[in-house]
Amino acid sequence: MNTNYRFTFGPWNISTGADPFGPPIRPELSVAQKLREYKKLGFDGIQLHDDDVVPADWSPEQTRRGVAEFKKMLDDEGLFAEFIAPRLWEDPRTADGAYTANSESDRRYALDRSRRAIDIANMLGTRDIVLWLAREGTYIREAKDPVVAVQRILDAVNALLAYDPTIRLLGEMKPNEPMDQAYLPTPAHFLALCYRTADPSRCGVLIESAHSILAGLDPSDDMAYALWHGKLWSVHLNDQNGLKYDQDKSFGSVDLRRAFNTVWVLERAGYSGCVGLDVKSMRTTRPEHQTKHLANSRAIFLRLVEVARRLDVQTVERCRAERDYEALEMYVLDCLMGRV
Ligand code: 3MF
Ligand code: MG
Repeated sequence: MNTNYRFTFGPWNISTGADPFGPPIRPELSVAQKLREYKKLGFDGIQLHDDDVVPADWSPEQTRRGVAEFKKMLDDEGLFAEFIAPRLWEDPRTADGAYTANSESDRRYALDRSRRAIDIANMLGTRDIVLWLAREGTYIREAKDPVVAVQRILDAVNALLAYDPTIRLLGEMKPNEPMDQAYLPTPAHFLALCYRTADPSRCGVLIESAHSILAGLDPSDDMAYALWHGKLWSVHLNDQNGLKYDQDKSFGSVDLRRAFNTVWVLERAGYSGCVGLDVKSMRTTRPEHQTKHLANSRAIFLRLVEVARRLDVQTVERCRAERDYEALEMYVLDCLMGRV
């Protein structure tokens, strides 16, 4: 079994089951309670929003002390912080977008808050900042100038790169939800922008399976493209049943073959980033079972690693050479059904 992969998830992945149609159905666990689950579930590190660590409106001094306390909790549990993501979609000042808001003072708020997320990252000892550009987009096309919007995103990225010469920025792109249409809707859009920044070597992507699927793309091809650029620095593995709201289902639970192809691509490329599992438990899940989806997703990943390693490369190459994709398809399906 592979021991090289490092697994991570965020505190939001242990949740109360609330959805737009119903309130919490499970009690909220404290962060300390959640942290105690990580190692038991076989996870090594944690992904964090800035305000998962300390409230966003704390003074610099309160923040410094709060982050130090949080760091101690992580150290006590033997966990590392993988990244910090500024939560730029809940505050009323981000209602019209963060970096692309039409209001200048709202844009300033978004940048200040992002710089503060970098400070928190430094205090927790990680250099990775994830930018899920949740509200950079529109509900109606006429609301913003889309050309100006792209420039504003670039300007914000450059401002953050200049603020700290060591951090890396990882764009986590998603085509829709909460916005009707997002600017830079896919990883490839953000990758193109990376090369126009002041320091392309510090700009890359985090790719989430469900986000690729929502864009009508295949996650393994999206990831392969970013790997080719040397810019796949993190992943959010999960699954998605068609074009709906963002479901964050357990990895491999909808389309095992698609999940296998994702794992196979990561394996072949020697992917060295963390394996983040951005999965959500069902509303029907009882409190005592509310971490099973995380353990399951990790187990499915590792089982698919085994399948990928068992796969006979010569058989694959022979089928490719003979253009016998019917045989190749049956071979892959047999592998997945444990017949090889
Ligand atoms: C949204 C997401 C988010 C981001 C997280 C980090 C809940 O679709 O996937 O997870 O990954 O907020 O930016
Ligand atoms: Mg995600």
